[in-house]
Amino acid sequence: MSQHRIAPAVSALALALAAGPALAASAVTGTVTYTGKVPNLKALAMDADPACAAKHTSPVANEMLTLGPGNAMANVMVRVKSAVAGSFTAPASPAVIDQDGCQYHPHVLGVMVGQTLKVKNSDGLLHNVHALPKVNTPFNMAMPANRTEADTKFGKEEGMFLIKCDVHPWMSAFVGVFANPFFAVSGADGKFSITGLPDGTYEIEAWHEKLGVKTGTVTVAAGKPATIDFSFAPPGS
Ligand SMILES: [Cu+2]
Repeated sequence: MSQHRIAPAVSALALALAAGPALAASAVTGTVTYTGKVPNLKALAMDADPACAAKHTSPVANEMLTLGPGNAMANVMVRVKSAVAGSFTAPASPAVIDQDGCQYHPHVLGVMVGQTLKVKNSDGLLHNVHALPKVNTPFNMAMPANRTEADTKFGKEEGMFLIKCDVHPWMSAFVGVFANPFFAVSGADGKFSITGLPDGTYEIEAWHEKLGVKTGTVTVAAGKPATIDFSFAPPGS
């Protein structure tokens, strides 16, 4: 049995600040909502590997659309698309993705250029981590049952790309590599928070694995947090 909850949206800035100088404290927050017809998605079928199926006692929700109360959308990567003045150092602490219950947790995550991505294997099963970036170098790394973790990092900025497992075709995660810490993934309540932005006007991009990209513009000023909400629906709905 493997039970997971999506963590609240957390800006990577909290980590970056630990290693760098203090920045202005303007924030961009918002909520991501799904407005289309809610599809009846099939649960993930893990029967092909009974060891995976045995880790679950109830159907495993399809990860391609994760909705909370009020059709709040989780797993949307929100980032500041505009250039941000300054240079930003990757956090010393790693971003972590775990193979647990034959799923990747989290399903969507961001790392900074040069930040360690720690890939854990909590399952005690054979997985392989097949990363398919286009700018960075793709890799396909076997993780046998007794290999509990492996570290990697990405040297170049790159938008969201797929990580999959060739042993378990239902396993997928999406990773983005960013030059600054101004990104956050929407939580189970659809909310995200990007903090510490210098004052200015920025284009904000929201990315979803099936429903594409939305953009909007916000202006942040010290003491005046900006709000921007996003909504997604399938084409034609
Ligand atoms: Cu696997």
